[in-house]
Amino acid sequence: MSSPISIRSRVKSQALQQRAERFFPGGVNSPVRAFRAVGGAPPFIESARGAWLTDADGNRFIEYFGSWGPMILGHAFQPVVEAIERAARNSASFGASTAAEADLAERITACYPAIEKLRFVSSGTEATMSAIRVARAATGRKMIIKFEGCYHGHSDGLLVKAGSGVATFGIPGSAGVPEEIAHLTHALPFNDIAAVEAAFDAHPDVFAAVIIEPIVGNAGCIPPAPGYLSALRALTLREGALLIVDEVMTGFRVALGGALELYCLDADLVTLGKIVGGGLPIGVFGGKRALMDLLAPLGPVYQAGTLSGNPLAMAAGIATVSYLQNHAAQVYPRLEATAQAVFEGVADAADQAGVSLTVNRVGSMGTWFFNPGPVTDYTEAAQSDTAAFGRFHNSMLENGVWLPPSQFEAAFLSTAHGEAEVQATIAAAHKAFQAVKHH
Ligand code: HOZ
Repeated sequence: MSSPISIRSRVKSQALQQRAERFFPGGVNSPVRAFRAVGGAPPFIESARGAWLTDADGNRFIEYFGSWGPMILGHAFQPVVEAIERAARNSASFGASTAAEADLAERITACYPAIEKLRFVSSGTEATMSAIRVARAATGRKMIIKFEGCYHGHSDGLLVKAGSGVATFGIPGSAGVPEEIAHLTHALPFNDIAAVEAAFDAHPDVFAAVIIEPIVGNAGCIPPAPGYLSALRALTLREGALLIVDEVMTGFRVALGGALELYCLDADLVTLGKIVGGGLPIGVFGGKRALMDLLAPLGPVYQAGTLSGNPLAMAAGIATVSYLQNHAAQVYPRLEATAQAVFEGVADAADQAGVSLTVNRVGSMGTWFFNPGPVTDYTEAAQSDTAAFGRFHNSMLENGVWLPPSQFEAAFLSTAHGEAEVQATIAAAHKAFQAVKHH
């Protein structure tokens, strides 16, 4: 079976990268995009439809990062495009209220019983940062617990032992974050409930909140062990700390009601992003009414934003979320079946080539770890053979398949991925594993 396309040339992308390096650090506006972890110059995208990207040189790729999660319905999905066009005709921003904000909020709260009230912001970073501020105000405590390899955006206190680019580039903790702030964050291993219990015992009454990616997406994909999340919920309730479940990646992806629905979990505060904006910049933090009513103008916690509730983001979000609500019975089983086929197909190709892989997957997000496994926390993820992953990534790209350019990022599928894309991906993987092996 042949792979979808052979890449002709990257000349234009290379020139565009060189030009971009004059203006942007590393030539990029977000570090992982620079491909430093896998080598080679990143293709520059011109357009995308469904599961396919077209670069500046006219090469076409089947892609598995979906703008890092939002594009669950595929690129340029017609109802989303039309909703954005309609909204744009009425102006791109007002800095004042519109009915669309409550329309989207109504849909979100219908899918997330834990969210009684919410605020729209412009990114996941703002959402988690604001949720923590609310938690500190509500509890009168300063410290937070986060988990190694979890990434909750780039606010100061959340870069401690973080995943995503921080893990990709092996940055121990960001320069520029004052020690006094980093010390307010206590990082613990994921999937280890005894470690959380020990932290609460050692430091009683100091933790305002525990923040967690319920399924880690930013150290590669790491699912929670059975019972782990409910034990965490019970501990936070017992200790008077709030549970902040960061569903920026998992929200509306692993189920209509995200990981909270999948694992029958409750939370004090929840953060969302990505899918709820249909690909436009958005973040959400929300939760129990009494907590959210601490926000100005009702309460003393300040938080604001000119582009919060932006009408184009609301329009794209409503189009995406309403489609998911109306077609959930088809969308989620389809995503599960396609993801299972591609993750297992690639794993079989690795087996046949004698390459040792561990596949972690929850629904349409997952990771092929170059690691005999198991991978249950960041320490285990970090033992992966990142050089072999880099060779695999490059070879897949040469054969027309664009994976996330880091071992420590999850891959995402969309409803636009179908049998043809799956078969072409598996064919490319057979070639790529030979490249890994014969290095
Ligand atoms: N940190 C993002 C994924 N976990 C990458 C964002 C981007 O480069 O667009």
